[in-house]
Amino acid sequence: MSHLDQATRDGVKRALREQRIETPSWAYANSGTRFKVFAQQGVPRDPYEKIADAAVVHRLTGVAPTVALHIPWDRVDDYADLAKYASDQGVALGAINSNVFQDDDYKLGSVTNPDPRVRRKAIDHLLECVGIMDATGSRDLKLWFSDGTNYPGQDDIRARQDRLAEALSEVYGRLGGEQRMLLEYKLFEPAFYTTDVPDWGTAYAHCLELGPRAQVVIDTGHHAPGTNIEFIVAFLLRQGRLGAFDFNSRFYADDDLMVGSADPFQLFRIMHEIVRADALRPEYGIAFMLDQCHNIEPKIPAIIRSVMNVQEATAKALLVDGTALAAAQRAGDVLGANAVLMDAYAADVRPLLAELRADLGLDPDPIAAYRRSGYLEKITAERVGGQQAGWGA
Ligand code: LRH
Ligand code: MN
Ligand code: MN
Repeated sequence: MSHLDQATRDGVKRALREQRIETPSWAYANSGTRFKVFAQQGVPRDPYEKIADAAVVHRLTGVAPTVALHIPWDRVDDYADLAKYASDQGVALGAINSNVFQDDDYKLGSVTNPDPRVRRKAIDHLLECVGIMDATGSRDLKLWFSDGTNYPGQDDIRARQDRLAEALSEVYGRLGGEQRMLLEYKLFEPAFYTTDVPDWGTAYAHCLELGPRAQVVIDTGHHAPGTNIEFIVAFLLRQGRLGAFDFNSRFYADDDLMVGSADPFQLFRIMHEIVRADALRPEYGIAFMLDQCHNIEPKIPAIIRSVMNVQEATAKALLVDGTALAAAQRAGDVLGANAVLMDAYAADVRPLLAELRADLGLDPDPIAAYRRSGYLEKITAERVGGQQAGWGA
């Protein structure tokens, strides 16, 4: 890194300084698998305490100023009061995640359920979430549907698409001002035969029908093994339909491990497409969110680590020599072009990020700063009987 000239260092630091990463309220709470939830000491007991923890992550990293909510996991009586509390803590409320997957009524689906009564209930929940956005000032409604079928013949695949389109259209019509709808896809699980929004193409087609404020969410854990996610990123960027990321890491399926832990090279390739499109800037409109569960590791430091992993991948992407890359590509220099990318990926950007944090008046090592802060000891003493994230709650 020392070979970098000052102008390059300053340019990279300027871009990193503007980067924004949203953390999920549910990552601060107890979580596990369907086999066991391991309780940790000091975890939040309510949405206010989750926000307090998110504020700690922001204070230590400087780049995580918003926290996403999940309804009903984060249901409160007064959302304006929750937003005010967040602001007092130095953060803001981010995306509102709807939840139409944890109710007995949704056994055969929510918005695609063959029973119109269940569909009405699901749509009403989505509309309630828009109402919450009005109160919190959140821009984004994030929709993920567990809807699908387990057996061939169980339901009519095309009719389910019609029901989905109808529901989305009603909710889209309720959005006001700058509000957006973010549609998330997932290959499979919990449905195993058909899933109603299984891939980016299905999500994209529905967004196109709805209008420009319907955008696709890429959850990095929601693909088949070997899927080229950066291709999806590049395609959606070109179409102006990439609304957000749910970052996490996977080895097998929807593992929800810390982003950048399983395949940091993939994260770099994704961030390279973002940088190449100049889409890192918050004004561009992409929400860079984490969607993770910290089942066995301490939560706040794991979230700090995740934020740092995104920063490291981004810093490497910013170091790609765009001029040299374009020249090699034009010349058909396959090895040369690949070497430009690999050179940037091989750079150790940790000193540059430490320098950035010092510039921002932060400790260059946020995890060490967290350990020294005494926050864990404080919440362990104060909070007894912390909350489960929501899965299986
Ligand atoms: C579904 C998902 C979706 C949910 C979250 C808790 O697997 O990725 O984003 O809202 O997990
Ligand atoms: Mn997700
Ligand atoms: Mn997921």
